[in-house]
Amino acid sequence: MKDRRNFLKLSLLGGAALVSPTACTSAEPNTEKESPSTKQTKTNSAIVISTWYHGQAANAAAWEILGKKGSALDAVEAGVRVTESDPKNQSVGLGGLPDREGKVTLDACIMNHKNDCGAVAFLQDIENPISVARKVMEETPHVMLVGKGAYQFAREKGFPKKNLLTSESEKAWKEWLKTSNYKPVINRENHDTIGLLALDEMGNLSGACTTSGMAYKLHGRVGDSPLIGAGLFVDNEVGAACATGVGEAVIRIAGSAIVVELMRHGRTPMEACKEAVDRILKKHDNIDDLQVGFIALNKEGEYGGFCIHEGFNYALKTKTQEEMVDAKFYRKAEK
Ligand code: SD4
Repeated sequence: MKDRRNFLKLSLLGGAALVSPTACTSAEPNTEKESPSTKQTKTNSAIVISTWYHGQAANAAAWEILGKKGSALDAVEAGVRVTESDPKNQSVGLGGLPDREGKVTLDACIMNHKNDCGAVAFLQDIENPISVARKVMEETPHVMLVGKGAYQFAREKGFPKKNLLTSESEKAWKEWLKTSNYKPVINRENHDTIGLLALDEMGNLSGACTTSGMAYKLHGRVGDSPLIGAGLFVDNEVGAACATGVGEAVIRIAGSAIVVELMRHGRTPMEACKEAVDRILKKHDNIDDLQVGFIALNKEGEYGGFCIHEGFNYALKTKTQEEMVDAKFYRKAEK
């Protein structure tokens, strides 16, 4: 992830004019990076896509299952667990950057091809919130548990208690305390949720999304990632979508549900993601510090992504392909 550090200096490219509604709708997305390979053909073959570079390791774990004709649901859970358990990743699970009180609080959700879903939010001291979310989905009549209740449930289900604050993240937090300036930085480690979407050989879709949320957030803050319809949405008749970036902006437009609805109405995954980004642009006067990215996968195995600021990418894996794809973007970065 280091290679994303400090590489973004945003070009104003006309500044405010670009964020007017007219400019948004007429802005031509960058197209040279996503090749025609974004159109997989309908071959009943499995595919997995996931956000950011850490998606590569997650996809590999998901593929262990998908490649053996396993279910998309098992694949998405196994995939994001890898990221959650990676202490070097400071935006998800173990090692996540804490809130301003020094607490690592985690949000996650999972959804399958039957519209079953489960979520946990503001969960502490449990390494793999995605697996707790799956248990909420499968073993309770509810969709979401939060805070102490989620923790109690996890412990009852046998999840061990674990201190998730690594010394590196504690050090970063103590450094942050010197200024206590809450300012999400675009495309940096303080907001790099993993969202992972999979289509299995049976033609079923599932998705998972998990994060430690925005670094140094207010204690108790929950973003889009555990919210079904915001951070993640799956409709097996149509497709699946997930989001990364500033969760407040995603929640305001019910982002992932909107992307899926747009696909239902005929948009390609990339077009649907772009239109969702357009909606966000219309609701914000200033996007200088606002990054949001969506990725989407439809029933035919077509995929795409779109973000506000250049620099968001996602990992793709199929039987024959394994690559990072630079998402199309609204505003170009100054290199
Ligand atoms: C949140 N959406 O908590 C998450 C953070 C994130 O890339 O996705 N960062 O708002």
